[in-house]
Amino acid sequence: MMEENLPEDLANLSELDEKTLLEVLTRRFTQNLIYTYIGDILVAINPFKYLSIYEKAVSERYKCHEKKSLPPHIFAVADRAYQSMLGRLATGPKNQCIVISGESGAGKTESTKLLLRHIMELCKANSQLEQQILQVNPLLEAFGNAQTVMNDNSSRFGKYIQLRFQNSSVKGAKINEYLLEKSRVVHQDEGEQNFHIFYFMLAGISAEDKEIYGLLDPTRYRYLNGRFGQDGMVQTWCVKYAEVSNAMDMVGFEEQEKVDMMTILAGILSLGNITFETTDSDALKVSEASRGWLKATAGQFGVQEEDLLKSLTCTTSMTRGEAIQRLHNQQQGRRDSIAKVAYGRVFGWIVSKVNELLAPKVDWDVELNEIGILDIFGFENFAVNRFEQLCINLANEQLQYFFNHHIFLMEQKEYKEEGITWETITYKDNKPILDLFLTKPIGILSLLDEQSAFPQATDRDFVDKLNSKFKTAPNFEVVRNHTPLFTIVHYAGKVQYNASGFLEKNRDTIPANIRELFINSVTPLLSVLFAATISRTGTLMPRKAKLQAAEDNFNSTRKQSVGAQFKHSLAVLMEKMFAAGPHFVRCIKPNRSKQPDQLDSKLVMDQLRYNGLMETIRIRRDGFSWRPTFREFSERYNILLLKPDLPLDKSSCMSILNSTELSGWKCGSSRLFFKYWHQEELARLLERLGRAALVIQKNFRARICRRR
Ligand code: AD9
Ligand code: MG
Repeated sequence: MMEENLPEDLANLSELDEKTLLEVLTRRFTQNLIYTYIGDILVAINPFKYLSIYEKAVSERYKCHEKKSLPPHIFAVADRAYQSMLGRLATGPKNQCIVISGESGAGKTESTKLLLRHIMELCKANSQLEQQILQVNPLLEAFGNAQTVMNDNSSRFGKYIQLRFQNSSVKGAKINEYLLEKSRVVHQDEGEQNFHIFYFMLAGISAEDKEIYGLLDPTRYRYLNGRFGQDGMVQTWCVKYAEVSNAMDMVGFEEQEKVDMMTILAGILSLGNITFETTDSDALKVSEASRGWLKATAGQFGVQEEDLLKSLTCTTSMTRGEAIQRLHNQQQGRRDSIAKVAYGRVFGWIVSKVNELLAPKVDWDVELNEIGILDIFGFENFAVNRFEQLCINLANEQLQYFFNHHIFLMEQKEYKEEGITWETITYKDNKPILDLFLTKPIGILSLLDEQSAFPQATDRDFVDKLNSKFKTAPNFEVVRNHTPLFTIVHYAGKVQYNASGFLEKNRDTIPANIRELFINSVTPLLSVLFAATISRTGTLMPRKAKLQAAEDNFNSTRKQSVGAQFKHSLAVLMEKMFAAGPHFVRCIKPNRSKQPDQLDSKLVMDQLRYNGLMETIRIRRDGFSWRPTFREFSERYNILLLKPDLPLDKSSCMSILNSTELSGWKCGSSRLFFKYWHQEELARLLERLGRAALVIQKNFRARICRRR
């Protein structure tokens, strides 16, 4: 293959059409060249096999390198984010965010791990903190990932990992997690599994511990669908269990906390086996056959058997402050909601514990900069799509919007404002879809909240409301069916949602008696989980304030629906990201069968299209991704003229630029327009000035400060 047929940067393609693009990517893929640039954006095709491109020697080469000097690589993205945070590359915000997108199984989580690893190499972290940070992923994956039809290790939650730095060294990390798919604990569709940790635990635990935790033959558990290890995975799970256990030790979990956690997991499995039967008087009770499971669950949860029985068979729900005792007619739902809430709390607790352990230990007035890495659940379109898919796909819409905003909207707006001649590049704007979800007062989420507030409302009512409000909306399609269905035309394709269960999932209330049951548990962890505010603040409250906090927390979570909370956390995340310097990794899934060396052209083409990659190439080829103001530019590069006290204005910028051999830039009315590679060329010139320049700059700064 001729070298020129395999450009490393698609923005250099002279011929630009879909066919050429697909051909270049395919050829590169067949030669195991899975990474390709579009200017400063990285396209990564999942190889579904081990490639020897991540070894230590390789990561050494990608330290403080020049982009053009080495082949495209995920390590280069990490390097660029790190150098940008240190202000070595260009003007702009210090905080950075790396946004990884792609559909389920495209390679986002693997990319996240590689980015983290390389950043840890770059900042030469102290070995304990580095190890702690690197162990967070295997830990979270064990509890938050599961096998799905799309991906054997699918993230069932979203996460934003923020690495915090003081100058060049890492001081700590913080994880934000989004929407764990709790329903998986009690139900998995065909071909899917429960969260990994259940399998790891059952495969890896010693016979003695099994007895202590009260675990039985794994095939007996309903929540695992009575299946265990038919696929020859037991040995792997066993190794994974040891890894997770080790990761917990490394991060800093205490032995007792681990024991408590495993006991709660065992309790959840036993709980799933409790079944119900009707008595002669039409009341409902736990079936005779499952009395043993009831006893086991009570033991594992550290609660009284009668109390557990009561909370399973009746409910106290609060409606506008009023306590209404009513007999529950859906015991199964009640049992499952106990399992979901217990698992959700364990997961939330792990994250808050990690945050506590990895919090930067620095004085409060020390300035910390951040690199955030966003790895959310990819776009999903299953045979049946539920509330979880709606939220996942909304998050993906939001990310696509963030990408469009940076790459197309801002850039083209500035050409116009600054009088740069420019032929507008049109792109698929997904703002209307976001509006359909989020607009006040009548977005899909607010309609859902409105209906969730009516105790009598049904999922059908919700869909009827949607149909009447949005029947003419461009991205909404009415589905005439007995089942409450509706369709959204997402940026990545049409998805039909089944609204059964939407209202209940959105309400996600914890009935007071379940909370009481757990607060009174003799298992310390369980009692803390239900008494403390952990979900929002990320830290546990002191025990003293526990009950009051629990009350407040309970009331506040009751007030805010899952949809509203998610909307809020997305908004907070976006605010953070919009204020940071963005770096994009676009992951592509080559085939649906998770096979190496196979590239399904249609599947890849679809992804290139809905990601807007053609338009991205065009804008990176013809456009100017770096656009500093005259002031920003001259402040930084006046030094190149060795006359640091030149005014910070256009004329200085022109003098600087004319003194270099840089070409292809443009000048607007208040800012300069550069190609992405100009940053590196200027960085190289600065470097050449070497130490002398640094000294002059320092003196100059001191003078400026005095002048101010
Ligand atoms: V999901 O939205 O969480 O369902 P991801 O995160 O996009 O999805 P993930 O990173 O989990 O996908 O990748 C799926 C699988 O592809 C991994 O388990 C690996 O087996 C495989 N993969 C992904 N990237 C690489 C890679 N760079 N090298 C080798 C890879 N294998
Ligand atoms: Mg993932």
